[in-house]
Amino acid sequence: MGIVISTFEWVPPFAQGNVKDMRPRWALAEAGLEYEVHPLKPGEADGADYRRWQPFGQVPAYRDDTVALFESGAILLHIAQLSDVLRPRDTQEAADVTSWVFSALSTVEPRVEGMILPKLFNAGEAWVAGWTSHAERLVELRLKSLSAHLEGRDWLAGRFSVADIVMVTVLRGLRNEPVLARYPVVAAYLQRGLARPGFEAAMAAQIETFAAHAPA
Ligand SMILES: N[C@@H](CCC(=O)N[C@@H](CS)C(=O)NCC(=O)O)C(=O)O
Repeated sequence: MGIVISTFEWVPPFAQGNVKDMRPRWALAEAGLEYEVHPLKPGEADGADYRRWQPFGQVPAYRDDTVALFESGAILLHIAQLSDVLRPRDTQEAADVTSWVFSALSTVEPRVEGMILPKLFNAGEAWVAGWTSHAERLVELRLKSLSAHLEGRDWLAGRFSVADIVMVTVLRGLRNEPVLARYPVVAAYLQRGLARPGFEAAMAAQIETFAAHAPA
C-alpha cells in the first residue's frame, strides 16, 4: 500500500496552497518518501468510511503499511520517525521538536487563524474590522515571543525539523499582513522556510491534485 494522505479533490483558488495536507506533503518531500493521495469527493468527508479514518471529516489523514493517523501534527511527528533527514538527533532535540509542533498548533495557529479566517470567510460583515484589530494584538504577542526565540537561530529546534514545517505553514497565513513586517526576524524565518525545495514540491503537488479535479 505505501503512504497515502487525504486531501480534498478540489478547493477554490483562494484556498489552494493553504490546505493542510501541505504539511505531510512537505515533510514527505524533505524525507524523499513517495506517497499517494486520496482526494475526497464531494460529500465523502461526511461518510462513515472516512470518519473512521478522520473522525472530524478534515484533511489531512494519513496511513502507511503500519499505522493510520489523523491531525497534521501527529502525522508529521510520525513521518519524522521514518526519515534520517527529519529524525531528531538526540532525546532533547526530539523533545524540543515535539514542544514546537504543539506550540505551533495550539499556541500560535489559533491566534493566526482567529485573525485571518474572518477576513476570508466573513468579508464585509460589520464586526470584522473591530475583531481584526483585537485579533492582531493577540497575534502580535505570539510574534514577539517567537522573534525572541528565533534571534540567532535558523530553525526552531536545532536543525530544520517537522516543527518548522508546521510553524512556517501557520505563519504563511500572515505573509501579506503588516503585523508580520513588524517582526523581521520572524518574517526572515518564514522566507527561509518557504524557500526550501520541499515546500515548493509540496505546493506543486497540491496544485496538481486540484488542477486534475477542477470543475469544468
Ligand atoms: N487540526 C487539524 C486541522 C485540519 C483542518 O483544519 N483541515 C481543514 C482543511 S485545511 C478541513 O478539513 N476543513 C474542513 C472542516 O473542518 O470540516 C489538523 O491540523 O490536521
